[in-house]
Amino acid sequence: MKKALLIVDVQNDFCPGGTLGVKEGDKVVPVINKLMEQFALVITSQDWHPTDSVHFEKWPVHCVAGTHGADFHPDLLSDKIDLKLRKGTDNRDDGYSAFEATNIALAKYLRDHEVTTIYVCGLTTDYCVKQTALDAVKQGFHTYVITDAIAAVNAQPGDDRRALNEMYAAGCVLVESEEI
Ligand code: VGL
Ligand code: ZN
Repeated sequence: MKKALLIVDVQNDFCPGGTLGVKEGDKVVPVINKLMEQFALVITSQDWHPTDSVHFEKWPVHCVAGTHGADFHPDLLSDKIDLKLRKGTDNRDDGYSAFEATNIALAKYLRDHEVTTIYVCGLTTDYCVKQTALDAVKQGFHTYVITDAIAAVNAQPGDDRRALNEMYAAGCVLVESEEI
């Protein structure tokens, strides 16, 4: 069993003070930094939108390619990252899932590296973490979601709980970082 840590969208715009800052979004950073040591393969995704994306009909402008808002949270240990994915780069779709990355075909990359098991963490529970975890299961990977290393938009109260239920029902294993 070869495992990879997949860190979804730990970017300034999803952290407090960002244009789509989520409550306690920055709290995932120390948890994730600690986890990175336990993984031989660390992969990140970044929301990386053009300014004129259809995505911004639903969301405040965030994570525009090349801007400070699209950078990783400054405390994330970025030198430990083996592969950086970019997604949402097209102006026609949302690109919530890391499996929709446009700079590399993630599923193929994982298979080529004989990864069978993926641990998903990051931002946000109810959008990109959820879509990434659901796609990971669909692609046949053993998929864990690290419940103390994620944070939600919660546009509607309870969206975080509903997202976790959906991931669990699809076959994801919910774990806490201490159990890994
Ligand atoms: C995300 C909303 C809009 C995410 C991205 O990373 O979860 N959420 N774009
Ligand atoms: Zn986005």
